[in-house]
Amino acid sequence: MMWRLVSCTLCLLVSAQLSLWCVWASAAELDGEVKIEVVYKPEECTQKSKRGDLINVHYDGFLAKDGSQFYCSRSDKTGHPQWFVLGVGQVIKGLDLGMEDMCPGEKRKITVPPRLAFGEKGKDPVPPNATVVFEVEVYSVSRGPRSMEAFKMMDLDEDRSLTKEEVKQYLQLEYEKSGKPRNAAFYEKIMADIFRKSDQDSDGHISAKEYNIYGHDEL
Ligand SMILES: [Ca+2]
Ligand SMILES: [Ca+2]
Repeated sequence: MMWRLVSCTLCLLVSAQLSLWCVWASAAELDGEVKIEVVYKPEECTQKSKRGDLINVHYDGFLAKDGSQFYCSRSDKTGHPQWFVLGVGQVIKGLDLGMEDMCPGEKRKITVPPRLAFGEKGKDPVPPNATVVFEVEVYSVSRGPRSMEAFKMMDLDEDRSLTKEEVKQYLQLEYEKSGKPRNAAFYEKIMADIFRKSDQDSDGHISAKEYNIYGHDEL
């Protein structure tokens, strides 16, 4: 509880600081494309994000017109950095595009026109036709968890379906390879995110069909 309170307070602080550049963003000419501003780039970049990667990120959303905050991943739902697969529509299109080529540790401000955000109708609490600004921080990038190779590597018993244990073993190996092994609680959080988004029929398995959002022929 205390932790949540602290993180939300942090969000509010960040929000206040960001309102300045949000106003600036709304005044800037937006040509209908995503505008990316790199706020921080680590010197060492082990792996740049690309479509299909599993990434772990905190992101805060603001309305460009007045800088008010409408989303904070630190206080939303589970309150930990969100896991999602980049480039496949798990977040708004503007974030899918604006978060490509990011290094772990990198921070960006991404300004997204309505067409690539919540559109003409908006989505409560985002009003219709709103340009939105996201501040994102990427914590980790894991290569191609949606690739065919990864599916086959994960599916240890070759039953064309992934259990939590199979996915977990794969991720543990990935993190150990990158020299950053994590504790059990860390993996539990990842599993919860991955299965919430991918296990569409909630049967505890990610089937080949549920996994195969790219429509690979091989599966
Ligand atoms: Ca399996
Ligand atoms: Ca399933």
